[in-house]
Amino acid sequence: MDESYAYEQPSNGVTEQVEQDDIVDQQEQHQDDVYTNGAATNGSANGLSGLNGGASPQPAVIRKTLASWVGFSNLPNQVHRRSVRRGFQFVAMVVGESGLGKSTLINTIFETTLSPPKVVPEPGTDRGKTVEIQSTAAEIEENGVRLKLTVVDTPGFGDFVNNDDCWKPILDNIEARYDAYLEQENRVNRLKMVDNRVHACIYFIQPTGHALKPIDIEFMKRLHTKVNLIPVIAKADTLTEEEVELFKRRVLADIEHHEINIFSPPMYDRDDDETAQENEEIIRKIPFAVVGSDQVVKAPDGRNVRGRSYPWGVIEVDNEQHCDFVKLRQMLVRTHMEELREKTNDVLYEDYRSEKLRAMGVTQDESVFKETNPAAKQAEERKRHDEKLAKMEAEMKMVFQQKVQEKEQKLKQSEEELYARHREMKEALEKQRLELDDKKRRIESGRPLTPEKGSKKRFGLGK
Ligand SMILES: Nc1nc2c(ncn2[C@@H]2O[C@H](COP(=O)(O)OP(=O)(O)O)[C@@H](O)[C@H]2O)c(=O)[nH]1
Ligand SMILES: [Mg+2]
Repeated sequence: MDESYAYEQPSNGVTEQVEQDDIVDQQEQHQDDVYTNGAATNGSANGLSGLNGGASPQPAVIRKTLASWVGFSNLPNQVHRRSVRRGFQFVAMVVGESGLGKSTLINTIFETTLSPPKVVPEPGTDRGKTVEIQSTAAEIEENGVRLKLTVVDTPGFGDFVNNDDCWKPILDNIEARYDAYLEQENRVNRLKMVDNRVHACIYFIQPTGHALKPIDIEFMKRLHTKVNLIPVIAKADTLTEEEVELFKRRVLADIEHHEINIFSPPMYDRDDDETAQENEEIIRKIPFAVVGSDQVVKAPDGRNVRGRSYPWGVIEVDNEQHCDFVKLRQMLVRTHMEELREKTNDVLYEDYRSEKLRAMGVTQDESVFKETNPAAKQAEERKRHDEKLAKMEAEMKMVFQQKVQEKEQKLKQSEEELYARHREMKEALEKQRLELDDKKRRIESGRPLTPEKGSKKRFGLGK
């Protein structure tokens, strides 16, 4: 009941994207099947009837011959149910100086208090005492759809006298998460992959009204190829409307000047008008000027709203006229969560993985990429193909090595266990032998087998 409700309700935010994509995939695949089956059947039918047919057969005709309900039209629901059962994993990271409202905003977005923060040991532990990384996991549910949400907080970012390497522990953390995923990919059993990669990094810009600070630029430059960067202007209620507009323009100019890639909803040709317009509206708001609040206050017209109350009025978090919170949340949760996950997997992670492989010894001929002469294009393509093969080979090698290592480890362990057992048995035998020897000596010397008590007593008395 709940599930079908979730499927039909477009307001169902989180799942919408994944579900539809999954379903489309299945439908496409299913249509392919029908097509091949249909074509084959029609072909032979034509061959038999010869002159009667003539016109090229349409697979659609065959589909019409289905007299009863076979049931495969239920495939989308099956896929949907599977996805719902599995749940979705999403990891959001928040970065920015203390007090910019990171925790508040996350709580506002997911309408869940994710505190008190539970500290989860990070993958790739050992890191200095600079920026802390805390990860809080929560499983939230909406209309029967489960979202495994992890929020990675970075307390301490930008809070030190010397913030030169502030970005480093954060980059390390992101890469450690990639490594953990890579390691799972190389495992023999890949059924239960846990995706702890950071899918979105919300970067909080202090509402100075001037421009980006060096620390902001440094951070974004270091991380923009590793993670989906979503810059937001924190505590936008501390600026006037005009100040926000001006500040946004300056921030965007800085980002462009430093050639920083930030996440922006991609526009596809096949998007319908409504989606395109929705995307444009989101894009126009970047960098989002946000206001967070977990308080409910009374608006002048008497409504109870989430917001912040000031002597001069009330700022409503969920009011698009007041701030860009709604658009940010829409992008993050309702419309582009799957896009963020996909870009993380297909572009950012893929780049990281290729880089890692290259570092492992697969060299790449850089001249290939500088080739501009069309005549040499074919050779270039061949080279690319070879490279692709080499890459695949390297990947296979890596998997192979990993498996060999696992096996060796196991063998070594069982060898050690064998040795230990052998030693134990030897010692036990030796002990037995000594006891038997002792018995033998006693028997030979005519002494009783258990003389200790009596004889000892005698000696004792004699003392
Ligand atoms: N004016 C204003 N204050 C905010 C906003 N968001 C959070 N705060 C306040 O700023 C303080 C720090 O918020 P917190 O979420 O703990 O910041 P964090 O250190 O970045 O996690 C708290 O007192 C919040 O109530 C906002 O959008 N505007
Ligand atoms: Mg906080």
